[in-house]
Amino acid sequence: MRKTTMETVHELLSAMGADLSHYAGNDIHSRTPITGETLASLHADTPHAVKEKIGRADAAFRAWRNVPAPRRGELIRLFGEELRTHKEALGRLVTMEAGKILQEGLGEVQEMIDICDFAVGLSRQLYGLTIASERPGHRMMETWHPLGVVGVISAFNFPVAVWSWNAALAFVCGNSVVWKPSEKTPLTALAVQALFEKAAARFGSEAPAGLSELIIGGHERGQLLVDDPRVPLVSATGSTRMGRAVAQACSQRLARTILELGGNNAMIVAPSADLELATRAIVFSAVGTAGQRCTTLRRLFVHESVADALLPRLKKVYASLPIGNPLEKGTLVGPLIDGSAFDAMQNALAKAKADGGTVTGGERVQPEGGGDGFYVRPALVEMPAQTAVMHHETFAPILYVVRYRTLDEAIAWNNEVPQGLSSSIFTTDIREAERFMSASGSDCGIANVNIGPSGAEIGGAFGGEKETGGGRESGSDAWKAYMRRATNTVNYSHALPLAQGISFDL
Ligand code: UN1
Repeated sequence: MRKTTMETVHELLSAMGADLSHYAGNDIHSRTPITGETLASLHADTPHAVKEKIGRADAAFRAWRNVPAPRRGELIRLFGEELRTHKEALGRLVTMEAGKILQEGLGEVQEMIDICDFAVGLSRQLYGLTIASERPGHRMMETWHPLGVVGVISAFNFPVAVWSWNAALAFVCGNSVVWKPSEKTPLTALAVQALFEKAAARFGSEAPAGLSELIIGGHERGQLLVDDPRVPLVSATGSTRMGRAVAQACSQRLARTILELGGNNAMIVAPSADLELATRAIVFSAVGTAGQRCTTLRRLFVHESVADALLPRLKKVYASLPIGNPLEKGTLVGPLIDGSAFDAMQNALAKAKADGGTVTGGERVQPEGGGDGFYVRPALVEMPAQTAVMHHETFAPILYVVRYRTLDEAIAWNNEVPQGLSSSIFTTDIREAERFMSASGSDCGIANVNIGPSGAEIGGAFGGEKETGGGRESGSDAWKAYMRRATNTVNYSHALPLAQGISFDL
C-alpha cells in the first residue's frame, strides 16, 4: 500500500530522533506545499516557556564560553557527522515542508555540512591582532570573546541552512543559540534540533543543556526573543518589514543585529556574453526554488544587440520547464509556499501589465496529484523600462526583462532599487567585468561575473546593503559579529608612560 505523505513525514522525523509528542497541539500547522495537506499540528511555546528557554540558553552560555574553542569545534564536527548520516532524510523533509525540489533540499543540507566544516576549522582560528604600541615596554593585542545568547530568526525558504550559518559559527565562538524558525516550517526545525541533541549527547557533559533552544510559534514569540535583554545579538532573515521591526526593537535596547532581508537581484547580459551559459544561469537563478530565494534573479538587463538572440532561447526553455511534485526526479519547478504567495505573484503581474509589460507564463498549473498546491509556470515579463513594480521583491518566479544600451545605464538600473543583496554580469570583456565589481559598479553585497546571483557558497560572507540590512553571515570573517572584541594593553616596563605623551606628575 502506498504511504501517505503524513506517514512518510513521521517516519523521516523519527529516523532523525524528533519526537512531536511534546508539541501535540493546535496552534501551528505545518502544511506541505506539495498538496496543501496538513502534516502536523503543534502547540506554540507559551511566553513563559520562551522566557525559560532563553534563561536556559543564558546559563548554557556561561558554561560553554569556558570550553576551549577547538573543543567547541569538536561538537560541530559531530553535528556535521549527524547531518551527513541524515542528509537524505532531512533533505526530503525540507522538500516536503518547504516545497523546493529534492536536489535543492539535499543541497540545503549540504550547505549545512559545509558550514560545519568551515566552523570546525574556524574553531582553531579565532585570531586577534597584535598591535604596535606607541609606548615603550608595552604590548597591545585584541582578544575575541564569546558574546552570549544569539537569537536566530529564519524564514521558510531556507528552513534549515540559514540557522546553520548562524548557529555553527555562534557555537564555535562560544555562544548559545535560541532559534525561532518560520511558523510555516516547524518540522524541519524540530528535526535539526534533534540531530543537534544527538551530537551533543555524543560529545558529552561538556555541552551544557540549553546550548541550542528552539521556539515554536508565530512572530509574537519571535518578538519576545528580540526584546529580551539576555539576548545580545539577533540574526534575522526574512522580509524588510520584519527586519525593520527587529532593528528598531534591538536598537532600542542597544543590542546587535545581523539582518539578511529582501533581495531584488539583477543580471546584466552584455554584448560579449556567452549566451549558452547565460541562459542556463538565468533559468537556474530565476526559477530555482520557484523564485523563492532571497538571491533569486528578478531583473534581467539585456544589451539590445543580443536581446533578440537571448529572449527566444529563454522563452523556449520556460515553455518546457518541468513543473510538478518536487520529490519527483526531473521536476525543476516545485510549488509556491502557499496561496498568498500565488496572490502576490498575480498582483505583481497585473501591475507589470498595467506598466506596459508583456507577460509570458505566470498562470497556475495543476499537475497530477498536486491537490491544493499552488504551482505556477514561471513568468517572463518584457518591460519597456524599469517601472515601480520592479522596485519590489515579489517572492515568486517572475523575471522582468529590460533592454539596455550602455553599461552605465545598466549599472544604474542594477543599483536603482532599495535592496542590495546580489547581482551579476555576463560578459567576456574584462573591462566590463572589472567595472561591474568596482567601487562605481554594483552596490550589492554579492557581485558575480559569469554566474547567476543565487547559489552562493558558504565560504564567502553572505548578505547585502541598503534595505537588505547590511548583515553578513557564513564565511570570510563573518564570525566576528558573533563575538566581542577586547583590546588589551599590557605594560611590562617599570614606568607608566601615558598615551599621547601626556604628563601627569603626582
Ligand atoms: C536565502 O534565500 O535566504 O545563495 C538564502 C543562495 C543560497 C542561500 C539563499 N546559498 O542562493
